[in-house]
Amino acid sequence: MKTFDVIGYPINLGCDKDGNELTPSILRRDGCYTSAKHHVNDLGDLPCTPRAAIIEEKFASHPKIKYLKPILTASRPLAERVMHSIAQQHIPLCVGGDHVMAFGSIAGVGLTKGADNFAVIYIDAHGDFNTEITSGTGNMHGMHLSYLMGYGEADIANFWGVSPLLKPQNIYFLGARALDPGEIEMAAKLNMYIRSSEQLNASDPAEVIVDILSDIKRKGIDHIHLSFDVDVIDPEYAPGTGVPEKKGIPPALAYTLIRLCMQSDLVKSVDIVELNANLDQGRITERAMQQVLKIILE
Ligand SMILES: [Mn+2]
Repeated sequence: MKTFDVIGYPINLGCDKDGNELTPSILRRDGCYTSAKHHVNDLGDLPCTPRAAIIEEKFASHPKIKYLKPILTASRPLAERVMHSIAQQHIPLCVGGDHVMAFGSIAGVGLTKGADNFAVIYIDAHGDFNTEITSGTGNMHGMHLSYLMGYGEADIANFWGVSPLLKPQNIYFLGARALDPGEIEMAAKLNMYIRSSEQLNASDPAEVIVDILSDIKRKGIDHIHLSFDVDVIDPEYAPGTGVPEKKGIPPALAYTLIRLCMQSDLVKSVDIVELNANLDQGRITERAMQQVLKIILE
């Protein structure tokens, strides 16, 4: 029996779009945080300033990163809550919000474990390792992994007092299909593990996950942080997300990947992000997220 701590994090500052902030309460209302098999503590939502309240602050704290200071401010209590959950041997289940949430959640894992002692399985259409130099949008939800890895502007990379908090060789990207030129360059330079949606659609998911898990175990790592962005799913089945990308994976494949990860018993912290109810159609993306939570908690 596992104990999950649900940490709602209704942030929408990383994507500069409204809608993600609704997700924690929607999923709570849908009854997603119940499990027949595991303990689930719903710790409620952490405070996140809504974008609509501070639009005039967009570039006030950084010329190239929107809402940088409010994002940094909001990330600290999340990291602390994640650290607290892990210290109690609970599994923090962080519910965004947009993916900038991971700047705090992964930092919490890194500060607890140390960069060499955990892996991230990052299921997402995007790479999220732009920097303030390579980002085309200034949206921080596409940059946080760079800072966690110690790249980009030093002040941000050093925000947590320890850098790097995450090793590029310990991240496994699944479903990426929209890397920006700066990310492609960095991925090649750092020899990062990336399996695109096209590659996944042509592979046996069990083989993919077995290979990743054996690599992780070979490194002596016993903590996997699973970070799931619903935009990995093809927009035909999951339109309710801020930055949809064509040629994704079908929902069933996303569920299988998550189930295989969870069955390893190495997943000890989780993000689920980027459901935007304002952009959803017939609540189909919401239902996909319900299914994802069901699999995580089964
Ligand atoms: Mn994404």
